[in-house]
Amino acid sequence: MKFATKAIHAGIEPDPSTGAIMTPIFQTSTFAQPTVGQNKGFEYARSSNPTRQTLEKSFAALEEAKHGFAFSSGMAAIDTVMKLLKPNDEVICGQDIYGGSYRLFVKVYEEIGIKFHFIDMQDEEVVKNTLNSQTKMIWIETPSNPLLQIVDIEKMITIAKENNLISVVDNTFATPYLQNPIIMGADIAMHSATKYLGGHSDVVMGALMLNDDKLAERIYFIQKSCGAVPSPFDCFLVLRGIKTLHLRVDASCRNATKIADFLVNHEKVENVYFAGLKTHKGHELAKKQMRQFGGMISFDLKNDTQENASIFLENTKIFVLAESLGGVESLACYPAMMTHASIPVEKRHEIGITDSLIRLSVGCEDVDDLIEDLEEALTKVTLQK
Ligand code: P1T
Repeated sequence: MKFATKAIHAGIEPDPSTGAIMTPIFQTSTFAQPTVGQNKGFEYARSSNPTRQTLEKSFAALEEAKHGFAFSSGMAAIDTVMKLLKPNDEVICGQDIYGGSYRLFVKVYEEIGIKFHFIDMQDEEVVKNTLNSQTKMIWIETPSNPLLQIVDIEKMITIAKENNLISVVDNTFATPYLQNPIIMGADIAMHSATKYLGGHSDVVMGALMLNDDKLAERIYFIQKSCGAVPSPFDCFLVLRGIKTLHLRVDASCRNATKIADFLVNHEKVENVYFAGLKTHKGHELAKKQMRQFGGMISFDLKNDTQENASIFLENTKIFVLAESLGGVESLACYPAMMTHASIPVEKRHEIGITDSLIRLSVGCEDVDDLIEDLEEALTKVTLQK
């Protein structure tokens, strides 16, 4: 099946009991058992639920993986992956990653003895030099949040395979429509399904997709034992969202490309981070490993102050100031105090999250309206300190 057909149909069968085309919301916590030791495939909804099972099949199909798992948030999915590790294990990961992932790694998992190396994963040599006998996992987020850096997935997978490491790709920004880490050889693809998979900013959910049966067995064991599972209603919403994933991502990518061109040529804008720009460090690599460049753009201002960023963010009318991304509606975010507030200020500055950095999640509205909105907000922004 081609992607659009998969997004609409994969894993989804008419309900056997009624013929309902749309997967019913099985709002039940438990399932009747005719006698001890017998059931119809479901016992208790933390272990398994028909609505979630259908969504998990759809997740697997989207990444062309054998197994899919749904969690109550993206962070719960990441937490599950980290539970594959033991104290004294070490993880290599990018220095530009979602602030919540950084917080989980440093404030929860470092506390229990797992070490994280936050490095520039755009440089293969830096990655190789960070390896040691304790390294067990390589965590790849590409494009990265919020600077849209591109990491070479194939090169990272080669390093992982040579050194017997688990390779994980947080594929949230790209979506399975634009980039498929499992096909490229990664062990695990991870998504915050809250974003493009859900697509309508009305649900929080996470996903893991993988091929290896033994790894899947362990992930399933952690999922049911720790219990961070999504509700049947949320599963229904994401099943519904996935049906239009390709249409929404196409529209966002089209709009983002035009908006990046507009921002690059604006006198008050300093840097524009968008892999679709020929000047972007990861442009050629993104062309190779992604089908389009995605719907996320970050930029900062010539007059690089928080006050100036606030002026911009207070003056957009269509772009709403909010955390999150990947919905049909455009959002603007101020990483320094929102998504990446848990990263110490010196570290933020060091990696390029400046005081005026603004991140846009470009939605599916008319692009002329979006550009006009940005233009008007930028007229309010000051050029000099
Ligand atoms: O929010 P949650 O569904 O738990 O997903 C966490 C997560 C994981 N990975 C990436 C790349 C993410 O961007 C996120 C969540 N990000 C935001 C809420 C944000 O505004 O960036």
